[in-house]
Amino acid sequence: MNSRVALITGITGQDGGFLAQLLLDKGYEVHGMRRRSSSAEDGHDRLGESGLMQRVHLHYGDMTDPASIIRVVRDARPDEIYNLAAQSHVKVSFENPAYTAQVNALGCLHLLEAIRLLDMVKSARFYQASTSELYGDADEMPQRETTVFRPRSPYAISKHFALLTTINYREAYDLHASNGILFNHEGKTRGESFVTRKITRAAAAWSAGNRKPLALGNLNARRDWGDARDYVRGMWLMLQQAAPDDYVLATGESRTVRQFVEAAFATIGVQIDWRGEGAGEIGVDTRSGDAAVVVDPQFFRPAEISHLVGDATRARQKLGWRPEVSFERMVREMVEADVARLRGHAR
Ligand code: NAP
Ligand code: G4F
Repeated sequence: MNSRVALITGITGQDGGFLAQLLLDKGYEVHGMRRRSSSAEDGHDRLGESGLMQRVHLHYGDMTDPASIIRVVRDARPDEIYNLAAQSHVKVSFENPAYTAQVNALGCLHLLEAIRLLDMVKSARFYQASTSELYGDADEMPQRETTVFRPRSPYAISKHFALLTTINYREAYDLHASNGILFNHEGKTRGESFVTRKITRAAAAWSAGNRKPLALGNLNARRDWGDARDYVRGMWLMLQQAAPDDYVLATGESRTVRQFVEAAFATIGVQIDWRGEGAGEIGVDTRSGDAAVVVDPQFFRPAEISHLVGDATRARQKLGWRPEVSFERMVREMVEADVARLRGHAR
């Protein structure tokens, strides 16, 4: 029986749920830090939906409240700490830049200081949820650990601070601290305002007869989309290594938002034909002739990243990590989960 203890900040998020499940399956005692929410009382959130509510130890805390972080780390006494909490929406970060920095940049610093102040530098291992957003419009394709960072959003800048701070605690205090530079990863509990989940929910609604077109922003952006279950396994592997390091996790394949739309609607047997261009472009259901997708400039970003695709060679060689879930399977399962939710039985 595994007696290790893990603490996950951001346990109510997409990755928090998948990681908690993975660690519980491995026999860990799992603690999670969550912030109080009026709309998620009684487990009516992703934790409740996934059935994890009763199986993890939950502590109230907030990344903007350093004392609460110290209390949670002191009470949980974790062997492994996964810092997943973040204001993780890139577009929102342009509207709330200071808050994004407080949560993502200073929050990470508060957590690292808690480990140091509680004399846990030698006993605890630390994972920081870093991101491919750091690369911005990179000059190298695909991006790897050595690619120059050119962050293009308040979100990416805040995550850059956190990445550098994590490296600093590794170098200054010998903390076993690793950054996972993760490319986009999705799943059935993905937040509803991220583009993939907007699309899979719209495809499910379309299959149920709701003909309201889905409004999207930049259809040309290319992302390297993987399955979140593969990525949380990579996080865990990083903390099982003798020495800490920073790793890219990616599939090595990229697709446009337009291609994601086509794949999701194909799952419900609908072919999309694109007509027009720019803000006037629409995606038409070829069978009915109805517009299923329209472009709405409100979803454009002040600064966009046109193409992200990662090279996970280091993770493959050192961690033995490689993604197992195909793009097609991931999209199909996301759509199927949204169809099931619409029918009233959540999966
Ligand atoms: P997510 O679904 O947005 O979850 C974020 C989590 O952080 C939620 O549990 C949220 O709590 C919590 N949180 C936000 N502000 C907080 C605060 N002030 N104090 C305490 N908790 C707070 O994100 P995700 O997709 O699971 O991603 C997990 C992490 O990986 C994030 O740090 C994200 O930036 C990073 N990342 C994600 C991806 C990806 O493609 N998914 C790729 C690279 C990096 P509430 O439920 O209360 O909002
Ligand atoms: O789904 P997105 O909002 O994800 P984005 O911006 O790539 O960020 C996600 O992945 C990062 C890893 O690279 C994480 F660090 C971050 O926390 C988050 O999980 O947008 C993907 C692309 C963008 O180019 C965006 O402009 O889709 C484009 N897009 C087009 N229409 C849209 C929409 N994005 C959103 N959210 N909503 C739209 O209607």
